[in-house]
Amino acid sequence: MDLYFSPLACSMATRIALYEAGADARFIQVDGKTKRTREGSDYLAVNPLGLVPALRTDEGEVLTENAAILQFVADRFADGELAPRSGMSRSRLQQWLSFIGTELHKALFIPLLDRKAPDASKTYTLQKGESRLAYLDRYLAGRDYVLDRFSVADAYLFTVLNWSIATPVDLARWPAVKSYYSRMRQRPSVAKALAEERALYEEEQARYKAA
Ligand SMILES: N[C@@H](CCC(=O)N[C@@H](CS)C(=O)NCC(=O)O)C(=O)O
Repeated sequence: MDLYFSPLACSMATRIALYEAGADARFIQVDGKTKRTREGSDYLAVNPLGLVPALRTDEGEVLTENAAILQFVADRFADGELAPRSGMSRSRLQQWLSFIGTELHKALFIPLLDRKAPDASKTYTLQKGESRLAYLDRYLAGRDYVLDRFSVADAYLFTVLNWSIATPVDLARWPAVKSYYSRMRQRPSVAKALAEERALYEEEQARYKAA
């Protein structure tokens, strides 16, 4: 399968999940500015929205949206036990994937990372995000993972929390979130994905500077 990604973007969650599962995949880097892959093909032909991630399955189907892709990977490589298979536990996973995707990824971090967003809107976003982070902090206190064991929700939550570095979100204010983030960072699949994507990110920034 092919994972279309941009370095350190939300697509890193799927890279982590693939590493956790020990799955083979081709990683195709997308330039967020030009919407072209590193090989020069038009990414908009894969996902007309130009958003990563997208996954092309071995059957040639293109899947978009983090929550769908992460569950697809967990189901395809079920031995990795990255998602509960059914019932209330599966619904609980979907609850957390939705929370991470809507309340944290899209409502909090994306506006804070948006260079064109006005300062007033960033201040409002940050203020509104506090209740979400406080909720997460209460939930994570005394827990090792989002669910009872590592799951694709952890891959996604780590990826999103990692953006705090580039925003005014100071995780030290939410000790359980900060300690969760630090623990996840030590996990081999996470550390490997982060090191690789950080190097690719730096290369990309250097290319932008040189252009
Ligand atoms: N709803 C999408 C959102 C994906 C998304 O926000 N991707 C960002 C990277 S984290 C992106 O590709 N941004 C590029 C752009 O906005 O042009 C999902 O959950 O997969």
